[in-house]
This record gives sequence, C-alpha cells and structure tokens, in this order.
Amino acid sequence: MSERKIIFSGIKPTGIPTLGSLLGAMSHWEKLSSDYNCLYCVVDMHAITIRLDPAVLRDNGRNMFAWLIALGLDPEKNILYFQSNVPAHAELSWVLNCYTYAGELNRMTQFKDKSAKNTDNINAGLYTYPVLMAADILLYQANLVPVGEDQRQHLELCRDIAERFNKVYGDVFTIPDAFIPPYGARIMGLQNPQNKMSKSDDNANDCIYLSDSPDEIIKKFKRAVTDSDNQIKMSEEKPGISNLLTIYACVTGKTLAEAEAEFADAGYGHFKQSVGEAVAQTLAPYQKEHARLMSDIANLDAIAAKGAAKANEMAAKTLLKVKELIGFN
Ligand code: AQP
Repeated sequence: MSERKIIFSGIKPTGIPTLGSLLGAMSHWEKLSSDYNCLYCVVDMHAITIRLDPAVLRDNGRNMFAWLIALGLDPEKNILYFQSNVPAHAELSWVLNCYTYAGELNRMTQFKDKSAKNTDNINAGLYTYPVLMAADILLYQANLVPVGEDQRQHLELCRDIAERFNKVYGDVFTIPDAFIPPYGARIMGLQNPQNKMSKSDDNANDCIYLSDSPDEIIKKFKRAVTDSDNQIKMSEEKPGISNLLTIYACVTGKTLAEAEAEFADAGYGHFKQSVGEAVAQTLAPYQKEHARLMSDIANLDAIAAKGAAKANEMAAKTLLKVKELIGFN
C-alpha cells in the first residue's frame, strides 16, 4: 500500500439509513476517498445488539452495502465489505476487552440511552459495543474516522485503549482522530427535534429514510415540529427550525448564514416545503442508482467478497502482531 493515510468508518444495518447518517457521516466518505485509502464497512456484528429476524438482517445488510456504492463510493478505489466476513474484528475485540475497564464502559452515554430504551434486552454486546468499534478501527491502523457527533465518545475511548496497549507493547496501533463535520454532525428528529434522528426509531415521521419517495419526504417536512414565533433563524431555543436550517444548508452546500438570509422573510410553510424539495432532489439520483444496484445481487455479493479479501489481508497483519506481542502460542 502507498503512504496515503487510512480512513475507516462503518454503518450498522439496523434499518434503512437516514438523512442523519448521510449528512453526519456518509456524505463525507466519498469526498475523503480521493485523498485517503478508505475502508467502509457494513458493521453487521454491531447490528445484533438488537434482535433482528435473520432475513431482515441479511436484507438490510445488502441494502446498506448498495447504499455505500450508490452514494458514490467506488469499490475499485475503496475497500467495501461486511464486518462479519473479517473474523479479525471479533478476535481483536476480545483482546481489547481485556484492556478496557468496566468503569470506562459504564460512562458511555450510548449504552445508557440504548439500555433505557430496550430494558428487556440489555445484553453484554450492547455494553462492549465500543470495544468492538475500537477493534474495527485499530485493525487497519486508521488515521481518521469520519463519524457523527454521537460517536465522539466511543472514538475517545478507542484512543484511550490504543494508547494503553501501546504503552505496554510499544508502537502497535495508530492513534486515530475523529473527523466530525462542522455542521450536520447531529441531525435531529423531525417530530422530536430534541432527539437524534435514528433509523431504528419507532416513529417513521421522525426520520427521513434514504429510500423515501419525494412525496413522503415533502409530507414529512411539512409535518415537522417547529415553534410559534415565525422566525427562521438558528437558535438553541428553536431546535426544530435550527435542525431544518442545518439540513437545508447541508443538502444545498450553502452556509447556515446564507440559508437564514434566504428565508429571512419567508413563512414556515414555504420554508418547510423548500427544505423538503431540496432533500428530495438531493436523494433522487442516489435512489435511482441504489435501485439499479439492488437489481443485481450477485454483483453486490461479488464486490463484497473482493472487499472482504482485501480487508482480511490488512487486518491479519495487525492481529498477528498483537497475538505475538501478548504471548499467544
Ligand atoms: N442523526 C444523525 N446525525 C448525524 N450523524 C448521524 N449518524 C447516525 N445518525 C446521525 C452517523 O452515521 C454513522 C452511522 O451510524 P450507525 O448506523 O452505525 O449508528 P448510529 O449512530 O447508532 O445510527 P442510528 O441511525 O441511530 O442507528 P440505530 O437506530 O440502529 O442505533 C455514524 O457515524 C453516526 O455517527
């Protein structure tokens, strides 16, 4: 491999990706792919922290894989693969579990949020999720990890684990940096702008899914919760309007100030309609490409197999080094 720096990121196939995952993470992946060696992974092992029907998980996985390509990631230039096809993720994860403290995992806000939401299934996988995520990243000696704001804490833990391991065994792991976009890093729900837009949310009106039709998208934006003061500006007191302005700026490439200026004299109805139209227009070409890719599953599976072979080769080097250093026979 060349001297180019390495990027790793992943997405869970727990459902259809949302506009949040697109604006917070995936839309940056393609832009970064010309300057870095990139690995983008459908993290299906992370997805089983919730109960999913096997057929649904398999279908979600293929759909998610197709989204990666549809959003512009060229499989010839990026390594695209499924996490479960590279056993080194699980092996390194176990090792790193032994270099992670329960106190650290207890502080993870995502674990607290997810266990509060799923009280009947607080499994150990949910608890050690950040350790598997650390293994995902450290296996490839990634320099940069483009993620949304919700993953910042996990990435900090990943750095701590890597530094702890390096302190004992020498320079084993590259210490990765997070790449978190200046805005769009935390897209909120349309009905509950206090909460992050999440693909496994029960309320479909809260989310724009990448597969939503233009009509559905515009309807959902028209119903978006706002406030009653009729001013279109960024403000902590106006989470609904601020979220819509952020979405509009992200999809049009305008700054937040330009977006505010454009709607300075507009009413909420016109504003919401415009945001919906801009989003629908942005998603349309991706949706077309996604449908084309999904019509040839054998091709998708072949691309995934090639990606996994390359990822296995890279991951094996780090894993072998780790095993030797810790004294496995
Ligand atoms: N609402 C969001 N705003 C900005 N970024 C987001 N991301 C997800 N939602 C938003 C970023 O997308 C990447 C992939 O996320 P993921 O699917 O692997 O996990 P997640 O963050 O747990 O996403 P969801 O939609 O909330 O999934 P579920 O409902 O299954 O838990 C990450 O970089 C994430 O930051």
